[in-house]
Amino acid sequence: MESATGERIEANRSRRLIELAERFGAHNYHPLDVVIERGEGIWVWDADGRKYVDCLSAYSALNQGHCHPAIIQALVEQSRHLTLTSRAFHNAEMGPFLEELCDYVGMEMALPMNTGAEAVETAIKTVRKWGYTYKGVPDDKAEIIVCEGNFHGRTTTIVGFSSDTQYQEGFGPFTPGFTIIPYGDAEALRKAITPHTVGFLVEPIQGEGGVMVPPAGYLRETKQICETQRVLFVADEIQTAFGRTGRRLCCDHEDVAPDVIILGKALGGGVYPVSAVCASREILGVFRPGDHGSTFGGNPLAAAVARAALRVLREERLAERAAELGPYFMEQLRAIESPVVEQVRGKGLLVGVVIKEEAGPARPFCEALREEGILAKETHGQVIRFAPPLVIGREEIDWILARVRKVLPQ
Ligand code: IF1
Repeated sequence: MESATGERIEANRSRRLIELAERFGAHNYHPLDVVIERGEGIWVWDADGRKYVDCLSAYSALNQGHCHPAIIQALVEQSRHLTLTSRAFHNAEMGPFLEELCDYVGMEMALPMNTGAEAVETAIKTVRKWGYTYKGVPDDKAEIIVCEGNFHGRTTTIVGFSSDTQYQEGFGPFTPGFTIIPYGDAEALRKAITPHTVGFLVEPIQGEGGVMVPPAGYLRETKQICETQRVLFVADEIQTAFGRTGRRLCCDHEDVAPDVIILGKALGGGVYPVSAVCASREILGVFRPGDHGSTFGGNPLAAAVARAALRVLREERLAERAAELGPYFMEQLRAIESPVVEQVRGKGLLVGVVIKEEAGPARPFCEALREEGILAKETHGQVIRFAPPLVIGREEIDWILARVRKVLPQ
């Protein structure tokens, strides 16, 4: 038998590779027992040659699918002549990339970084400095409001305002200046704002929080509250942008224009870490040379890849595809009427199947799905998250549904 990359497979190659990973890698994850070796579009193959449909998309970093040819081509071509310059010099790719990104999100300026957490940290610095510069907040008194169930990354500042104690245990002390309010409750925001509040940092849908969709109108109402109180509305669209929920940005569902938009994941087309903070010239104008930076932020390879990633989203109409297939997928999942399913929720192709507590955790269902050739991951114990690449077709959705029907008791 040959592996996906043509190597002869020794018996239980996956097992040996898992043992290596467990012996030499810190155990900060509990992955499903599958060793992925090749990916193409929505499909992946493990080290023993088995084929699966990827229903996680690296937590929505693979909206364009695995190894998209146009994105790989951009990566290879750019890597042949220039990959990195640092920001000590200009490079030929960054300006055109940022122009296209600003056009995509409808903003005047962007600050390019690499990972999502770096972009979130950059947004925190941005709104704090905006508050000191334009709102007259006393130095070191800026406050940012966040929501229960948030997930914005893993730095110590960010986990410091998480409501999940596991993300915090053993990592203190934490950064002050953050207030946590219930998610989905606009009135709670109004009550929490003080004269020192500079920003409201919110996910339009909480992915890790269990694919939590807020009540209709929540984004619009909280944006209005922010406007009246001179608080910047900061949308963390790292997981929800780029067509994932069926629109360019998740905020588009409520016609809400955030003051600051944080992007990452699929901006890198699934091949390179690219993130950014996008805002008006006034807001991002608070930065002076030397205030902030990053060795790789805005590098020419990232810029070339991100331009290809944006082009694929547009040319293959991936948001429209998610807008059409997501509702179909959720409707068919609900039609299974499984006694173990409490609800099916989500938007576009960001879908959560909530397993009833009495039916036990979601993990065993994810393991059963793996046996059927579907890779899906549980989140927060009870939710099976389905987020396939947006290049998926209706017939492949039906392929998934046929196997989900076998796994969920009826
Ligand atoms: C892990 C979660 C998802 C994010 C939002 C910022 C970041 C993320 C809305 C930080 C990253 C990833 C991180 C990864 C698993 C995954 C995740 F389960 F952790 F919460 F997607 F839901 N804002 N989410 O979703 O971006 O620094 O990772 O590039 O840490 O286990 P990053």
